[in-house]
Amino acid sequence: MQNGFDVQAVRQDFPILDVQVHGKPLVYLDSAATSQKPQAVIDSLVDYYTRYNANVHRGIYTLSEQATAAYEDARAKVARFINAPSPECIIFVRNTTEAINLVRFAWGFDNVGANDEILISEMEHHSNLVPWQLLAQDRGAELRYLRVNNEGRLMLDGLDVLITERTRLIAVSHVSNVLGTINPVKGIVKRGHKFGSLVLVDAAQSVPHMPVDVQEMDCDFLAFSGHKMMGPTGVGVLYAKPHLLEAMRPFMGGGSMIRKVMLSESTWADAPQKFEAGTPNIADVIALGAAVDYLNELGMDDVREHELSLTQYALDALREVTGLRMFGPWEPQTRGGVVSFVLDGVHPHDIAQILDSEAIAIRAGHHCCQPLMRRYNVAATARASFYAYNTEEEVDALIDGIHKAQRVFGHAVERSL
Ligand code: 7TS
Repeated sequence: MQNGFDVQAVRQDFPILDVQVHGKPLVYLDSAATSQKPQAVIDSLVDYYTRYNANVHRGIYTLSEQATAAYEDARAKVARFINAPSPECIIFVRNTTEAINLVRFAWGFDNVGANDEILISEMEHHSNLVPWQLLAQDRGAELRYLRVNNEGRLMLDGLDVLITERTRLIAVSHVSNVLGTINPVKGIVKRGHKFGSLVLVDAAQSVPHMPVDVQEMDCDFLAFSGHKMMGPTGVGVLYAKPHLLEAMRPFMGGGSMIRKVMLSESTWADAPQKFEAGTPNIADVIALGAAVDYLNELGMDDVREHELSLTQYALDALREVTGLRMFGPWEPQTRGGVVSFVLDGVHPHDIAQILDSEAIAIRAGHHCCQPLMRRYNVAATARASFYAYNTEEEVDALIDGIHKAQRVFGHAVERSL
């Protein structure tokens, strides 16, 4: 227990943690892919469908008003959670990927032209890389990359030459989903703004795990996914500064996003409605609000502290494993709760399979970061990722599983001969 943070009490809130896999208790170490959901979030979904399911922003009857109030209440909760200046800066989308693509279409096509530059980093998830490749191709712009050093940090010195007067957008992750590195986004925003560039922060791996304040960061766009922060799948968030949303064109056309429709043309509703065409994902948005309530109850400082101490514990143990190569910084203060590694002579997929036989869920693969894999000359890594409900005993189980993988594949024995 730490700072009053009682992980055993937290675990009681997650029914899935009682599940057995192959007759053994589940050890879930894949929250970077998607997090588990507390009962309060599951209840919120059931409650909506059981008691007040109705479309929003339409009906002049009680149920619809209730649904609309709950939907807009969730928007306000999300806004407060990241200290956005107002709920109108929050656009509900499907996930981080859609939030980034919204910026590509609704902002990029009008603001990035031939010979302009977009700067991203080598550690980006494909969802913050491929959209910019496509935009650069469509607009005849140049896509530039900030490189990553051997310790898994951005080579920030490169910014001096990479940012120019032609840089229209810098798009960078706050926390790497492979290396765990926490990037100094505030400084990057400052440097980008000096040259008149906008900055988008991919916060898929930060908003769920640490306090994030968009006004302090001063980013122009911030994207994250509900399903990685104890919320349901199918709902994500784009935050954008109000004046940008006002100037941007709609992403999709349809119902709910218009002011006036004539046969020849139409005018648009104000943000956020302008960017939420059609019936939104009402139930999941409301349940994301419940996830925000739950995280607030835990306290984001305590969530971060818990993960920090767990990561320190894991790094200390991993350091002792012969033949293990870890990716990313060794100092837990500058990283999130994600640890990627490879073992001499054991394929990451084999590690994952052996761990699965012990009911331990980790991810193995390229983690949607193929350029980063190439940077480190590996095809794949094994990755364990932690959240508020994980324990030191689960890290011990991970380490035992790694030793078992080495035994099964014989390499640890060979090495010690
Ligand atoms: N950006 C980062 C940094 C991510 O880690 C992910 C998902 C995304 C964007 C995309 O999020 P989505 O909700 O739109 O899919 N990362 C992972 C992962 O590491 N394993 O599975 C999904």
